[in-house]
Amino acid sequence: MQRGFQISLSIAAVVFLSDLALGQQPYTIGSRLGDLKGTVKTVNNGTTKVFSFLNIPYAKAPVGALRFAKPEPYGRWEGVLDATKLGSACIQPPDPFNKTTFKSLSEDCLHLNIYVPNNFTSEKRSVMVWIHGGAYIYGSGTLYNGTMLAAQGDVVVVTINYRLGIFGFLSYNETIARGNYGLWDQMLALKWVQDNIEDYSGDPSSITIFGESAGGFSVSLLSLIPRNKGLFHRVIAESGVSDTFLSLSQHAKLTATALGDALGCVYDPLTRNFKTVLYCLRSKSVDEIFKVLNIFGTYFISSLTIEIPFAPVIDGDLFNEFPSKLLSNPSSDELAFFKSLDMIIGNCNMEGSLYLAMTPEEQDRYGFNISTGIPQEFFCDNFIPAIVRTYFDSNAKVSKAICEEYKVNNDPDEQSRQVLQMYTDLFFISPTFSSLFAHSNSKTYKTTNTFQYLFNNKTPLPYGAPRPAWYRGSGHASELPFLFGIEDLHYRHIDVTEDEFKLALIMKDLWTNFAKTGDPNGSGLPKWPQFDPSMQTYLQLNYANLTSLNKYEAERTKFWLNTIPNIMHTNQN
Ligand SMILES: *[C@@H]1O[C@H](CO)[C@@H](O)[C@H](O)[C@H]1NC(C)=O
Ligand SMILES: *[C@@H]1O[C@H](CO)[C@@H](O)[C@H](O)[C@H]1NC(C)=O
Ligand SMILES: *[C@@H]1O[C@H](CO)[C@@H](O)[C@H](O)[C@H]1NC(C)=O
Ligand SMILES: *[C@@H]1O[C@H](CO)[C@@H](O)[C@H](O)[C@H]1NC(C)=O
Ligand SMILES: *[C@@H]1O[C@H](CO)[C@@H](O)[C@H](O)[C@H]1NC(C)=O
Ligand SMILES: *[C@@H]1O[C@H](CO)[C@@H](O)[C@H](O)[C@H]1NC(C)=O
Ligand SMILES: *[C@@H]1O[C@H](CO)[C@@H](O)[C@H](O)[C@H]1NC(C)=O
Ligand SMILES: CC(=O)N[C@H]1CO[C@H](CO)[C@@H](O)[C@@H]1O
Repeated sequence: MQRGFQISLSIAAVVFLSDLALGQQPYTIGSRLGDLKGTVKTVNNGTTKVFSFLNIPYAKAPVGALRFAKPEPYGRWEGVLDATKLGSACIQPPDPFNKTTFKSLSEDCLHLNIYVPNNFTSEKRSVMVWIHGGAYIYGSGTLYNGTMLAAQGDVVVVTINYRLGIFGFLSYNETIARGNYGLWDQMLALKWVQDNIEDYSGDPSSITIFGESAGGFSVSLLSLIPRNKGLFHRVIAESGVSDTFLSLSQHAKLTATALGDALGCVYDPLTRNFKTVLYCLRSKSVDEIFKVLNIFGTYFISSLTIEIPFAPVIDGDLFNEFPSKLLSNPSSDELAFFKSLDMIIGNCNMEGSLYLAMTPEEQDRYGFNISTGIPQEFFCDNFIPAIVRTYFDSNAKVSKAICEEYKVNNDPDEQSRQVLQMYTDLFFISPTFSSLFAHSNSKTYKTTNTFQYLFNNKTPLPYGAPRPAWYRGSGHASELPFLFGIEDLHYRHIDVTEDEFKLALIMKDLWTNFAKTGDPNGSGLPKWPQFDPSMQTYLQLNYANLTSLNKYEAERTKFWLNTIPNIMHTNQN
């Protein structure tokens, strides 16, 4: 393929004063898909240049016949693409905590952003592609500023958008509407990176995908799709893996059918004609769809159903089995692909902070206020049975065992913490361990590296609901500012301590070292030995105590990975 850069600093063109004030200038390059105008700025007291190319389309706008369909490549553009400003986020409801606001939302959102450090040389840099989280409902690549990660690690950073909620994951599981459009978007973006990143000083043979929460589910799911071989080589799954119950939707068809009915796009079981339903759904405006979603409340995760309504599905195309099945089958192609990738998997120590988002209406209904605590009766009589109904076949013995394991008498604060701990262990920590065990198991062939971390540092930017006085620990998403944007928090009047800045530098070094070599270790950094099933070594990411430890929460992990499956096995309802 033709490369031919015509790099030209367009200082001859108009340079805006505001750009100069910000220490940034336009910068135009040629690429195989067309010319584009980005921005160059210097960071780290003028020692490092970072070039950014924003809002590059990788797929056609998924509207009309492309709504609820696989994405199509955008291809070449005419003229000079303006890549100086961030684009729209994908359609999503307002963030329940009003913490993020987007300049614009659009179905035409399938674009990516590229951050290139230092210079364009013939020597290629490792590439890190970020897949954002937000329960497959919220978020955007544009929220993650890759400038400082690129600068610090001398890597190319790419952030992408993919379709969210109903637009990304509506599924009737029929040939015509299988679902998983959001995952297909991610895969097309990775194909784009593979085909084009050399034009941005990136090395297509050294690609790391990393993501957090639903982004962690995503990178972990993409690692179980053998047809992705060659698209990426290393994976960092932060606070989310494929074999958690939250990564897939099991009732997608029900939700999709209810939604269609509410919009007057009714499925007729006699004719079994999904085409009509789909055409009807495609004819609805975004506003019409949102109105109905609000009535159903299906866009929000109820704290009692604990299922993400529109999420990836077993579609018989990308996936034939649940991830837990694929990971435990030593002869599956999926496991072989998974093990061919270097992997870091880790968590924050109180991922269950997510549960604090329980709505005031629900708290009222069960007669308590989360700011003063979560009562044991609610936990054992309502919350656990709801989980067991959804994920453990309504097995009463399982309910009883979970209640016994996590109940605390005569200490309401500790009981409240144990409720969040249960959520943390069930949905995050124990799936992390089953993924780590599958990845590092030496009974099947493996030449790649496995690492585990646990983040338990204070964070300058706690995510989600306000923290009650009884709350302890590092909540879900606590590590994100350390990788993206901690340098800019003072603009938002958020204090960052010296220790937090130092930890951010260390984490960026660990992450980018891993992206370059598959090993995060390096001089001046804490030693991070590999994970193996017997020692179970992990790195504790805590600035005051940066050290490797062993067997995080071994007893609780045994409870979820052995005790509960044994009860299920011997006590079928
Ligand atoms: C930038 O300069 C200031 C003041 O000299 C110094 O404190 C700071 O450490 C420098 N930052 C970097 C990234 O070099
Ligand atoms: C978020 O903002 C909307 C509109 O301003 C308001 O109605 C809503 O109550 C706010 N929600 C929270 C949790 O503050
Ligand atoms: C380009 O950047 C690399 C660091 O990535 C540096 O080693 C090299 O000297 C730079 N080359 C030029 C010509 O500035
Ligand atoms: C991204 O980060 C860089 C370095 O901190 C900063 O100069 C720039 O303004 C940030 N961009 C956005 C869109 O926040
Ligand atoms: C969807 O259909 C495929 C192929 O017919 C099948 O393998 C898969 O189990 C179905 N998934 C669900 C969730 O029903
Ligand atoms: C819980 O208590 C806090 C603090 O007193 C109050 O602000 C909040 O509105 C209460 N929530 C509910 C659901 O009653
Ligand atoms: C470091 O962390 C470990 C494990 O969390 C803990 O046992 C130890 O007391 C900590 N040490 C210090 C100095 O805080
Ligand atoms: C690059 C590097 O320093 N790698 C080391 C990371 O730490 C492990 C465990 O101490 C060593 O085995 C690696 O050689």
